[in-house]
Amino acid sequence: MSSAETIVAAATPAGRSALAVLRIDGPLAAKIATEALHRKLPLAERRATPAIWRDVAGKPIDQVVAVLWVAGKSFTGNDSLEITCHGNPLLVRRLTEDCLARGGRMAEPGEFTRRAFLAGRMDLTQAEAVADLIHASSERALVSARRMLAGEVGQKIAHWTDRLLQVLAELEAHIDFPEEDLPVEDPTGPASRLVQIASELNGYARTARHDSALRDGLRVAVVGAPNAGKSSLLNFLAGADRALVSAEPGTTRDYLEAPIAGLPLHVTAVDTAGLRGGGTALENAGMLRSLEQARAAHFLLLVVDASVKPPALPPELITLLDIKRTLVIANKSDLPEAAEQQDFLPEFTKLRTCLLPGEDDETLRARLGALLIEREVAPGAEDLVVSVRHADALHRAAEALILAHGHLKAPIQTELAAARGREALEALGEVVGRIDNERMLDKLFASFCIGK
Ligand SMILES: Nc1nc2c(ncn2[C@@H]2O[C@H](COP(=O)(O)OP(=O)(O)OP(=O)(O)O)[C@@H](O)[C@H]2O)c(=O)[nH]1
Ligand SMILES: [Mg+2]
Repeated sequence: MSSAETIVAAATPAGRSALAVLRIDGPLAAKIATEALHRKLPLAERRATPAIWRDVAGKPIDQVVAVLWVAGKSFTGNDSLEITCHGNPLLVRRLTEDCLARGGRMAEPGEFTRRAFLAGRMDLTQAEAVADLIHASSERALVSARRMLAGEVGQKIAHWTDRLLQVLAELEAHIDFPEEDLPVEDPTGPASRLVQIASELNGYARTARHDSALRDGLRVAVVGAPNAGKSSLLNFLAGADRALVSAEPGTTRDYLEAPIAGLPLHVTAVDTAGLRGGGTALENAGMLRSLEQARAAHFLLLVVDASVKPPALPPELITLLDIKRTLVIANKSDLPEAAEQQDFLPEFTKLRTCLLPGEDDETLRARLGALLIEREVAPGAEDLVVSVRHADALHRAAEALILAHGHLKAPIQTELAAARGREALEALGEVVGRIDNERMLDKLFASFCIGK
């Protein structure tokens, strides 16, 4: 794992493409370029140089474009060579093998980013953000990864670390000079600041509840009685003629999925078989699947035909209807509304729709998107979502601070409080991948002239 070794890997996926990129990182990078490209002088740094790459026997492999990034100015902090070749896996393999013959070794997964982290080019949250950016499957996930890569989480951690160091410095001073009473009653005193920081940490950690929505997306199940317009709704949400729609009740038997178009998050709508009593064995099997889908979904769209008497829904579905997680779609607004609809689930949010083809109500998707945020099913545009790993460390830091606070109440045990405070610092350090004793000492000496 040492940066003394030169590592090699393709940076683009296996397969045929116009171009492919190979990365070579470590002390041999510049030498490999000079030799393989038959250059008299080393490559100019950060300049695209077209050349023929020849193997160790001097045989040409491909016409490539080479860019050399020198140590200190590269992503990893080392000399780093990027080779763009033609996108044929055979060429990529031959170039890789040639680099190995010239003293390189195959890179481990994530090793380039790991080197960047170890070289102090980025903190751990930024290293994680590189992977998140590559795997992001929605606009919102991209934005979140971009912000984390820019160091936003790291900056927050640095801010809390600074404040905590200040409190710890005051506690340490008290340990050294116990005759000077700690101003525990003072609302801005160390004790209350510990609680304040703990509550901020817990608040930030709460954003991790959206981690899986960002990573894996959300599932919205479309449920209701037969013929209400569920498949019409799915087609509308998908922006495509995905499901069969017919006036015959019981059209949809299996559930079917489609991504909802035009939302910043990856949301899958699931159309299900209509729920009613006394169906055939086949219909009942379909209904069991509908309920399974309803149970697994993050949000429910309950479609009702508002032109007729409200349906008698099966109790298994009624127990799944949560006010926060359900939107009632009162469909067929082109027809007069049945009087009994007024008493149907009055406490639930309802949306009147007409889902006949050509009657598209463009605001429906936007309303759904806004509702998912409002109901805290999806993160808002401004939320920076931390990962479960970050949240775990933040919670531990907060817990340690609450314990520290406990030690500052009578009988005051300042040493124990300071020790808990240091635990919290370590937990914060875990988020960004470092435990910063150096800074702690700097802060201590800068804030107090202890004189010993
Ligand atoms: N008048 C009117 N008819 C609609 C509306 N939406 C859907 N329909 C009609 O209602 C019938 C049933 O629509 P579907 O979308 O197949 O309903 P469904 O809930 O999927 O039905 P099943 O799969 O049988 O459970 C079709 O004839 C649609 O054209 C609407 O807003 N107004
Ligand atoms: Mg249907």
